[in-house]
Amino acid sequence: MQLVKLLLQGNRRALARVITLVENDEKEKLGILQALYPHTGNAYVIGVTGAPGAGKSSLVDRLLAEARTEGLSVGVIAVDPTSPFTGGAILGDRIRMQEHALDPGVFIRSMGSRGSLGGLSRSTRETIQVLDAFGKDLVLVETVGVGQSEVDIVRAADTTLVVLTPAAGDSVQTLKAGIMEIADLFVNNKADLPGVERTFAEIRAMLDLRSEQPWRPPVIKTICTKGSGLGQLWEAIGAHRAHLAADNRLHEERQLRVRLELAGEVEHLVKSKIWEEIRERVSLEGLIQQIVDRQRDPYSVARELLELINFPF
Ligand SMILES: Nc1nc2c(ncn2[C@@H]2O[C@H](COP(=O)(O)OP(=O)(O)OP(=O)(O)O)[C@@H](O)[C@H]2O)c(=O)[nH]1
Ligand SMILES: [Mg+2]
Repeated sequence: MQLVKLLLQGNRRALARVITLVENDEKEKLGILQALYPHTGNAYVIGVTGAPGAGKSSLVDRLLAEARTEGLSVGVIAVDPTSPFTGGAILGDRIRMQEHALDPGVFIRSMGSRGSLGGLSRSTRETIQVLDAFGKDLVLVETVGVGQSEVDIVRAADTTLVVLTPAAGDSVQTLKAGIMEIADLFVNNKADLPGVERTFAEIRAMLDLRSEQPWRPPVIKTICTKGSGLGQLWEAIGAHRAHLAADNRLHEERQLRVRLELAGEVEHLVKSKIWEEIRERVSLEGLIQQIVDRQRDPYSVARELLELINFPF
């Protein structure tokens, strides 16, 4: 496969094309991902999540700069589930990260929800693997922390940063429980704004309520617009990475991730196959209308559909 060969040689255009194939779920995708898989497992993945406007892109931009200072090559994925555009035109991000975009050690990609038939979290995970195989040392993934698919995306990260700000409606209580649990580090951004001490205290109080865990997420104040607190944050990320590396934790985490990935792949295959078979035999529209009209019920119809395709259960 010429495209895979080019990508592994470090060809950026091949990289961009492969990511587009992955995002659009093209039929070549499977073969490409299979060929790339042996070359993955080297990139360190940092997930950045938080409410809209919390400063995630500004943070990613700053982290990129820290990573580049250390000579690390970096891939950035900005996931925008609300964006109707493919290959996502998040204009603000584009403008801010333009400086980095010219840097050959940096590859930036935005992903919208269109075209990702297998779901956004699936195509994001696959894109992480592509960037990993390409040879990126670090992959930064920005997601808006609102839904389950974002939580799933963040699960693909080695270190997860949750960004909170003093802004109204962005308090600890309003965050989804799942997101609080996956945070390895809390970034208390916009520390130049009033109310930052309260947010800081709220996060710490929430952490105090938790049972003792091997890693207590640090809370770091940052002002991304000025770059303050970034050195401290970078160090804290390094400390978390060292924590994972100790006692075989990273290995265990990655085993768990592969277990989830494998289960996800099996479920995906089963699901798509079942629907394909069902759609070949019946049109759902009539049945749906009958259920809406209360002539039928969803419970028996679901079972009937599976009997129709001889599904063993
Ligand atoms: N005052 C202040 N403003 C900040 C800080 N960090 C980011 N901002 C501003 O907050 C706004 C949103 O920043 P972004 O980095 O785009 O936030 P985001 O979380 O990526 O936003 P979405 O991707 O739209 O969810 C911008 O106007 C930034 O300039 C900060 O530390 N202090
Ligand atoms: Mg953003």
